Amino acid sequence: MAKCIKLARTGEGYVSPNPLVGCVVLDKDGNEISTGYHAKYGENHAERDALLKLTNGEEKGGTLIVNLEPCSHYGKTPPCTDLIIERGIKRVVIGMNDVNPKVDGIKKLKDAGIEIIEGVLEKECRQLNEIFIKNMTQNKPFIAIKTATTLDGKIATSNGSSKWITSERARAEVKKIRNRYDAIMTTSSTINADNPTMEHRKKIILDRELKTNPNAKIYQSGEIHTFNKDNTPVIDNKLDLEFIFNKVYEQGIKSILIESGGHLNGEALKYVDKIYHFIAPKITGDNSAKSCFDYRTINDINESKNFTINSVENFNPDILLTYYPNR
Ligand code: AOF
Ligand code: ZN
Repeated sequence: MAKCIKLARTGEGYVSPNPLVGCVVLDKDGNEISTGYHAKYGENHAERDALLKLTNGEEKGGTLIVNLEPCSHYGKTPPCTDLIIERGIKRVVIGMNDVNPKVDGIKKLKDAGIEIIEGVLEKECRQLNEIFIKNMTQNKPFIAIKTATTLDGKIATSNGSSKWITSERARAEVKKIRNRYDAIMTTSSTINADNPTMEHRKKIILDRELKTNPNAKIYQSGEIHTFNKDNTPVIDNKLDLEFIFNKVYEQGIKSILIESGGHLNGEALKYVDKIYHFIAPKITGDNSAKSCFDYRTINDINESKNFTINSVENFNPDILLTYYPNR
Protein backbone atom coordinates (compact mmCIF):
# COMPACT_ATOMS: atom_id res chain seq x y z
CA MET A 1 0.00 0.00 0.00
CA ALA A 2 2.91 2.34 0.75
CA LYS A 3 4.09 1.68 -2.79
CA CYS A 4 0.60 2.48 -4.14
CA ILE A 5 0.71 5.84 -2.35
CA LYS A 6 4.11 6.59 -3.84
CA LEU A 7 2.94 5.64 -7.35
CA ALA A 8 -0.22 7.70 -6.89
CA ARG A 9 1.84 10.82 -6.16
CA THR A 10 3.28 10.65 -9.68
CA GLY A 11 -0.09 12.02 -10.79
CA GLU A 12 0.19 15.18 -8.66
CA GLY A 13 -0.59 18.24 -10.76
CA TYR A 14 -2.28 16.22 -13.53
CA VAL A 15 -5.32 14.33 -12.20
CA SER A 16 -7.47 16.99 -10.52
CA PRO A 17 -10.42 16.84 -9.91
CA ASN A 18 -9.86 13.09 -9.76
CA PRO A 19 -8.13 11.39 -6.82
CA LEU A 20 -4.49 10.26 -6.73
CA VAL A 21 -4.45 6.49 -7.19
CA GLY A 22 -1.68 3.90 -7.44
CA CYS A 23 -1.96 0.13 -7.87
CA VAL A 24 0.26 -2.94 -7.41
CA VAL A 25 -0.59 -6.43 -8.74
CA LEU A 26 0.79 -9.66 -7.25
CA ASP A 27 0.59 -13.12 -8.84
CA LYS A 28 -0.97 -16.07 -6.99
CA ASP A 29 2.36 -16.71 -5.20
CA GLY A 30 2.63 -13.11 -3.98
CA ASN A 31 5.27 -11.90 -6.43
CA GLU A 32 4.87 -8.37 -7.74
CA ILE A 33 4.06 -8.54 -11.46
CA SER A 34 2.79 -5.07 -12.32
CA THR A 35 2.26 -1.52 -11.09
CA GLY A 36 0.16 1.35 -12.36
CA TYR A 37 -1.17 4.77 -11.49
CA HIS A 38 -3.72 7.35 -12.58
CA ALA A 39 -1.50 9.65 -14.65
CA LYS A 40 -3.89 12.23 -16.02
CA TYR A 41 -7.51 13.35 -15.74
CA GLY A 42 -9.65 11.47 -18.25
CA GLU A 43 -7.08 8.72 -18.76
CA ASN A 44 -6.93 5.17 -17.39
CA HIS A 45 -7.45 4.56 -13.71
CA ALA A 46 -4.60 3.01 -11.73
CA GLU A 47 -6.07 -0.51 -11.73
CA ARG A 48 -6.63 -0.49 -15.48
CA ASP A 49 -3.14 0.92 -16.07
CA ALA A 50 -1.60 -1.90 -14.01
CA LEU A 51 -3.76 -4.71 -15.45
CA LEU A 52 -3.40 -3.70 -19.12
CA LYS A 53 0.38 -4.17 -18.81
CA LEU A 54 -0.24 -7.88 -18.14
CA THR A 55 -0.86 -9.86 -21.31
CA ASN A 56 -0.15 -13.52 -20.36
CA GLY A 57 -2.79 -14.04 -17.67
CA GLU A 58 -0.21 -14.27 -14.86
CA GLU A 59 -2.55 -12.17 -12.66
CA LYS A 60 -5.13 -15.00 -12.55
CA GLY A 61 -5.68 -15.97 -8.89
CA GLY A 62 -3.55 -13.04 -7.77
CA THR A 63 -3.95 -9.97 -5.57
CA LEU A 64 -4.59 -6.36 -6.56
CA ILE A 65 -3.62 -3.62 -4.10
CA VAL A 66 -5.00 -0.08 -4.53
CA ASN A 67 -5.25 2.97 -2.25
CA LEU A 68 -8.87 3.75 -3.25
CA GLU A 69 -11.91 1.50 -3.64
CA PRO A 70 -12.07 0.49 -7.34
CA CYS A 71 -14.77 2.30 -9.28
CA SER A 72 -17.91 0.52 -10.45
CA HIS A 73 -19.40 3.26 -12.64
CA TYR A 74 -19.00 4.55 -16.17
CA GLY A 75 -17.28 7.95 -16.03
CA LYS A 76 -14.61 9.03 -18.49
CA THR A 77 -13.46 5.41 -18.28
CA PRO A 78 -15.28 2.07 -17.82
CA PRO A 79 -15.58 0.44 -14.35
CA CYS A 80 -12.33 -0.93 -12.92
CA THR A 81 -14.30 -3.61 -11.07
CA ASP A 82 -15.31 -5.25 -14.38
CA LEU A 83 -11.69 -5.59 -15.53
CA ILE A 84 -10.58 -6.90 -12.10
CA ILE A 85 -13.30 -9.58 -12.22
CA GLU A 86 -12.61 -10.43 -15.87
CA ARG A 87 -8.89 -10.92 -15.18
CA GLY A 88 -9.57 -13.46 -12.42
CA ILE A 89 -8.10 -11.51 -9.48
CA LYS A 90 -8.93 -13.40 -6.25
CA ARG A 91 -8.16 -10.77 -3.62
CA VAL A 92 -8.33 -6.96 -3.57
CA VAL A 93 -6.60 -4.92 -0.84
CA ILE A 94 -8.03 -1.41 -0.44
CA GLY A 95 -6.75 1.67 1.46
CA MET A 96 -9.98 3.68 1.72
CA ASN A 97 -13.57 3.63 0.52
CA ASP A 98 -14.36 5.98 -2.35
CA VAL A 99 -16.36 9.00 -1.11
CA ASN A 100 -17.80 9.45 -4.61
CA PRO A 101 -21.49 8.43 -4.18
CA LYS A 102 -21.48 6.91 -7.69
CA VAL A 103 -18.93 4.29 -6.63
CA ASP A 104 -19.87 1.00 -4.95
CA GLY A 105 -16.99 -1.18 -6.04
CA ILE A 106 -16.50 -3.23 -2.89
CA LYS A 107 -19.99 -4.70 -3.09
CA LYS A 108 -19.57 -5.52 -6.76
CA LEU A 109 -16.25 -7.31 -6.13
CA LYS A 110 -17.63 -9.22 -3.12
CA ASP A 111 -20.65 -10.32 -5.15
CA ALA A 112 -18.21 -11.73 -7.69
CA GLY A 113 -16.62 -13.82 -4.93
CA ILE A 114 -13.46 -11.76 -4.56
CA GLU A 115 -11.90 -11.51 -1.09
CA ILE A 116 -11.67 -7.89 0.12
CA ILE A 117 -9.24 -6.51 2.69
CA GLU A 118 -10.18 -2.94 3.64
CA GLY A 119 -8.66 -0.04 5.56
CA VAL A 120 -4.96 -0.80 4.97
CA LEU A 121 -2.90 2.35 5.79
CA GLU A 122 -6.26 4.12 5.78
CA LYS A 123 -5.03 7.29 7.53
CA GLU A 124 -2.22 7.74 4.99
CA CYS A 125 -4.57 7.00 2.08
CA ARG A 126 -7.11 9.54 3.32
CA GLN A 127 -4.40 12.13 3.73
CA LEU A 128 -3.13 11.45 0.21
CA ASN A 129 -6.59 12.29 -1.11
CA GLU A 130 -7.59 15.00 1.39
CA ILE A 131 -8.40 17.40 -1.46
CA PHE A 132 -10.64 14.88 -3.27
CA ILE A 133 -12.42 14.03 0.02
CA LYS A 134 -13.16 17.69 0.81
CA ASN A 135 -14.40 18.36 -2.75
CA MET A 136 -16.66 15.29 -2.86
CA THR A 137 -18.13 15.60 0.63
CA GLN A 138 -18.43 19.41 0.95
CA ASN A 139 -18.40 20.72 -2.62
CA LYS A 140 -15.79 23.29 -1.64
CA PRO A 141 -12.16 23.88 -2.54
CA PHE A 142 -9.44 22.61 -0.21
CA ILE A 143 -7.61 25.65 1.23
CA ALA A 144 -3.97 25.50 2.29
CA ILE A 145 -1.61 28.22 3.48
CA LYS A 146 2.14 28.19 3.04
CA THR A 147 4.24 30.52 5.14
CA ALA A 148 7.95 30.86 5.92
CA THR A 149 8.99 32.53 9.16
CA THR A 150 11.78 33.17 11.61
CA LEU A 151 11.71 31.42 14.99
CA ASP A 152 9.78 34.43 16.32
CA GLY A 153 7.08 34.02 13.66
CA LYS A 154 8.11 36.91 11.43
CA ILE A 155 7.84 36.97 7.64
CA ALA A 156 9.54 40.33 6.99
CA THR A 157 10.97 43.37 8.75
CA SER A 158 8.68 46.35 9.27
CA ASN A 159 9.91 47.91 5.99
CA GLY A 160 9.23 44.67 4.08
CA SER A 161 12.69 43.08 3.80
CA SER A 162 12.14 39.32 3.48
CA LYS A 163 14.61 37.83 0.96
CA TRP A 164 15.44 35.22 2.02
CA ILE A 165 14.20 33.89 5.32
CA THR A 166 14.45 30.23 4.42
CA SER A 167 17.17 28.36 2.55
CA GLU A 168 17.31 27.21 -1.05
CA ARG A 169 16.36 23.66 0.03
CA ALA A 170 13.19 24.82 1.73
CA ARG A 171 12.28 26.93 -1.28
CA ALA A 172 12.73 23.95 -3.61
CA GLU A 173 10.21 22.05 -1.48
CA VAL A 174 7.72 24.92 -1.90
CA LYS A 175 7.71 24.24 -5.64
CA LYS A 176 6.69 20.63 -5.00
CA ILE A 177 3.96 21.74 -2.59
CA ARG A 178 2.57 24.22 -5.15
CA ASN A 179 2.25 21.43 -7.69
CA ARG A 180 -0.31 19.67 -5.46
CA TYR A 181 -2.74 22.58 -5.73
CA ASP A 182 -4.87 23.70 -8.67
CA ALA A 183 -4.07 27.37 -8.03
CA ILE A 184 -2.01 29.63 -5.83
CA MET A 185 -3.51 32.75 -4.29
CA THR A 186 -1.80 35.99 -3.32
CA THR A 187 -2.49 39.71 -2.95
CA SER A 188 -1.44 42.94 -4.61
CA SER A 189 0.44 43.90 -1.41
CA THR A 190 2.60 40.78 -1.58
CA ILE A 191 3.21 41.23 -5.31
CA ASN A 192 4.14 44.89 -4.94
CA ALA A 193 6.41 44.21 -1.95
CA ASP A 194 8.27 41.09 -3.22
CA ASN A 195 7.61 40.89 -6.98
CA PRO A 196 7.53 37.07 -6.81
CA THR A 197 7.34 34.91 -9.95
CA MET A 198 5.23 32.21 -8.23
CA GLU A 199 5.58 29.74 -11.07
CA HIS A 200 2.20 27.98 -11.44
CA ARG A 201 -0.50 26.96 -13.93
CA LYS A 202 -3.18 29.12 -12.28
CA LYS A 203 -2.88 32.19 -10.10
CA ILE A 204 -5.57 33.97 -8.12
CA ILE A 205 -4.76 37.60 -7.32
CA LEU A 206 -6.72 39.61 -4.74
CA ASP A 207 -6.41 43.19 -5.89
CA ARG A 208 -9.31 45.17 -4.43
CA GLU A 209 -8.29 48.54 -5.83
CA LEU A 210 -6.32 47.34 -8.86
CA LYS A 211 -3.04 48.49 -7.38
CA THR A 212 -0.82 45.66 -8.65
CA ASN A 213 2.11 46.82 -10.74
CA PRO A 214 1.14 45.76 -14.29
CA ASN A 215 4.76 44.80 -14.99
CA ALA A 216 4.93 42.42 -12.02
CA LYS A 217 6.65 39.08 -12.74
CA ILE A 218 3.62 37.12 -11.56
CA TYR A 219 1.82 38.05 -14.80
CA GLN A 220 4.52 36.47 -16.97
CA SER A 221 3.06 32.95 -16.89
CA GLY A 222 -0.02 30.93 -16.05
CA GLU A 223 -3.71 31.68 -16.11
CA ILE A 224 -4.57 34.74 -13.98
CA HIS A 225 -7.83 35.19 -12.03
CA THR A 226 -8.06 38.69 -10.56
CA PHE A 227 -10.64 39.65 -7.94
CA ASN A 228 -11.34 43.32 -7.22
CA LYS A 229 -14.12 45.48 -5.76
CA ASP A 230 -15.93 45.57 -9.12
CA ASN A 231 -16.36 41.81 -9.47
CA THR A 232 -16.47 40.76 -5.80
CA PRO A 233 -18.52 41.76 -2.75
CA VAL A 234 -16.53 43.69 -0.12
CA ILE A 235 -17.07 43.11 3.61
CA ASP A 236 -15.29 45.37 6.15
CA ASN A 237 -13.07 46.72 3.39
CA LYS A 238 -12.00 43.20 2.45
CA LEU A 239 -12.90 41.08 -0.56
CA ASP A 240 -15.33 38.33 0.42
CA LEU A 241 -13.16 35.20 0.52
CA GLU A 242 -16.07 32.78 0.63
CA PHE A 243 -17.49 34.30 -2.56
CA ILE A 244 -14.10 33.93 -4.25
CA PHE A 245 -13.64 30.32 -3.13
CA ASN A 246 -17.11 29.40 -4.45
CA LYS A 247 -16.53 31.26 -7.70
CA VAL A 248 -13.22 29.59 -8.53
CA TYR A 249 -14.59 26.19 -7.49
CA GLU A 250 -17.27 26.56 -10.16
CA GLN A 251 -14.47 27.29 -12.62
CA GLY A 252 -12.77 24.00 -11.74
CA ILE A 253 -10.22 25.15 -9.15
CA LYS A 254 -10.59 22.46 -6.50
CA SER A 255 -7.67 23.38 -4.27
CA ILE A 256 -5.83 26.62 -3.43
CA LEU A 257 -2.45 27.30 -1.86
CA ILE A 258 -2.34 30.77 -0.29
CA GLU A 259 1.09 32.39 -0.35
CA SER A 260 0.77 35.84 1.05
CA GLY A 261 1.25 38.05 4.09
CA GLY A 262 -0.21 38.05 7.58
CA HIS A 263 -3.45 39.84 6.69
CA LEU A 264 -4.73 37.37 4.10
CA ASN A 265 -3.27 34.42 6.05
CA GLY A 266 -5.17 35.62 9.11
CA GLU A 267 -8.45 36.16 7.28
CA ALA A 268 -8.13 32.76 5.61
CA LEU A 269 -7.75 30.92 8.94
CA LYS A 270 -11.53 30.70 9.05
CA TYR A 271 -11.48 28.48 5.95
CA VAL A 272 -8.08 26.83 6.07
CA ASP A 273 -7.74 23.04 5.84
CA LYS A 274 -3.96 22.71 6.17
CA ILE A 275 -0.91 24.87 6.89
CA TYR A 276 2.64 24.39 5.63
CA HIS A 277 4.92 26.41 7.90
CA PHE A 278 8.64 26.62 7.17
CA ILE A 279 10.76 27.91 10.04
CA ALA A 280 14.30 29.23 9.71
CA PRO A 281 16.58 29.32 12.78
CA LYS A 282 16.65 33.12 12.94
CA ILE A 283 15.23 35.62 15.42
CA THR A 284 14.42 39.20 14.41
CA GLY A 285 13.67 40.28 17.96
CA ASP A 286 11.67 43.10 16.41
CA ASN A 287 8.12 43.58 17.68
CA SER A 288 7.21 45.69 14.65
CA ALA A 289 8.45 43.10 12.14
CA LYS A 290 5.59 41.51 10.15
CA SER A 291 3.92 38.40 11.58
CA CYS A 292 2.68 35.41 9.59
CA PHE A 293 -0.88 35.67 10.97
CA ASP A 294 -1.87 39.25 11.69
CA TYR A 295 -5.55 40.15 11.66
CA ARG A 296 -6.96 40.75 15.15
CA THR A 297 -6.35 41.61 18.79
CA ILE A 298 -7.19 39.12 21.53
CA ASN A 299 -6.90 39.53 25.29
CA ASP A 300 -7.25 35.95 26.44
CA ILE A 301 -4.84 33.27 25.23
CA ASN A 302 -7.77 30.84 25.22
CA GLU A 303 -9.17 32.71 22.22
CA SER A 304 -6.24 31.41 20.15
CA LYS A 305 -7.02 29.11 17.24
CA ASN A 306 -5.92 25.55 17.91
CA PHE A 307 -4.20 23.16 15.55
CA THR A 308 -2.86 19.63 15.49
CA ILE A 309 0.66 19.17 14.24
CA ASN A 310 0.80 16.49 11.58
CA SER A 311 4.49 16.35 10.70
CA VAL A 312 7.87 17.93 11.27
CA GLU A 313 10.36 17.59 8.42
CA ASN A 314 13.95 18.65 8.17
CA PHE A 315 15.10 20.88 5.34
CA ASN A 316 18.41 21.67 6.94
CA PRO A 317 18.94 24.33 8.26
CA ASP A 318 15.15 24.92 8.22
CA ILE A 319 12.17 22.79 9.25
CA LEU A 320 8.71 22.34 7.80
CA LEU A 321 5.75 21.92 10.12
CA THR A 322 2.43 20.83 8.65
CA TYR A 323 -0.66 21.27 10.79
CA TYR A 324 -4.43 20.98 10.58
CA PRO A 325 -7.05 23.12 12.35
CA ASN A 326 -8.93 21.51 15.23
CA ARG A 327 -12.58 21.69 14.20
C1 AOF B 1 -10.25 4.32 -9.28
N1 AOF B 1 -9.00 4.42 -9.76
O1 AOF B 1 -7.32 5.58 -10.62
C2 AOF B 1 -9.32 6.68 -10.10
C3 AOF B 1 -10.64 6.53 -9.59
O2 AOF B 1 -14.46 9.94 -14.93
P1 AOF B 1 -13.62 8.78 -14.48
O3 AOF B 1 -13.94 7.51 -15.20
O4 AOF B 1 -12.13 9.08 -14.49
O5 AOF B 1 -14.02 8.48 -12.96
C4 AOF B 1 -13.65 9.37 -11.94
C5 AOF B 1 -14.07 8.82 -10.60
O6 AOF B 1 -13.52 7.52 -10.46
C6 AOF B 1 -13.50 9.64 -9.43
O7 AOF B 1 -14.40 10.62 -8.98
C7 AOF B 1 -13.30 8.56 -8.38
O8 AOF B 1 -14.49 8.27 -7.71
C8 AOF B 1 -12.88 7.40 -9.23
N2 AOF B 1 -11.45 7.55 -9.50
N3 AOF B 1 -11.05 5.36 -9.20
O9 AOF B 1 -10.67 3.23 -8.92
C9 AOF B 1 -8.49 5.54 -10.18
N4 AOF B 1 -8.87 7.84 -10.53
ZN1 ZN C 1 -11.71 3.06 -11.82
